[in-house]
Amino acid sequence: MSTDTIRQYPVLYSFRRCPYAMRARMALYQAGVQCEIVEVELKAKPAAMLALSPKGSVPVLQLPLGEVLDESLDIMNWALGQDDPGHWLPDSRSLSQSLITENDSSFKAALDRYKYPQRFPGGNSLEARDSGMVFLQTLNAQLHGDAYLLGRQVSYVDIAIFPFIRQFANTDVPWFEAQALSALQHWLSSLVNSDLFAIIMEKNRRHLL
Ligand SMILES: N[C@@H](CCC(=O)N[C@@H](CS)C(=O)NCC(=O)O)C(=O)O
Repeated sequence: MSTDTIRQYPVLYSFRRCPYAMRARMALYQAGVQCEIVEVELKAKPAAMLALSPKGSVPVLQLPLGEVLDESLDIMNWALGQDDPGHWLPDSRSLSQSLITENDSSFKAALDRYKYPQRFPGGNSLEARDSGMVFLQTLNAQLHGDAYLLGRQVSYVDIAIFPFIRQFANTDVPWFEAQALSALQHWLSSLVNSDLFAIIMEKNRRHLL
């Protein structure tokens, strides 16, 4: 059997600055999954990746026996199903699922319109910011005194969401810092400054672990 058909490690097609790829890399690292990272140029996606997943979005995880996961949440769930040493997977899925669904749908749409107004002719960046603010307020209220969204410990839902909040905050840092969102600002800062985030954001990283 050739080394092309059976690989020793999973291969993750990733893009360092993609928030979906960040959540996948964090879950894989947390679970202790050794994997090879292929950094993809979104304008020149590798043929090998498109052959595995023609929809052409990152992240894509190819498992050693050939199974392909091409949705970031599926990759997180698969990784944490291998091992979940920090108990990231919540006991009850309903709250985390509704927050992640809102993040990935209406909030992501507002984020794109706020961050890249030139891509949406006729769109209004400030209206998009207001619309995104509704989700920021929901998260800020959800934190109510706890460090993380489901309580005192970081969980799957924090990891799935914070890369998107980081992008939103970074679009206009003075504006974000001036908002009455202190719980959310602390939450974001602790996750962005975590060792885990530093590791998965290292440039030219070609392996996880
Ligand atoms: N639902 C997908 C979305 C992934 C996604 O949209 N990734 C972006 C990069 S952040 C992408 O690959 N876009 C395709 C492109 O830009 O060509 C997931 O959760 O994995």
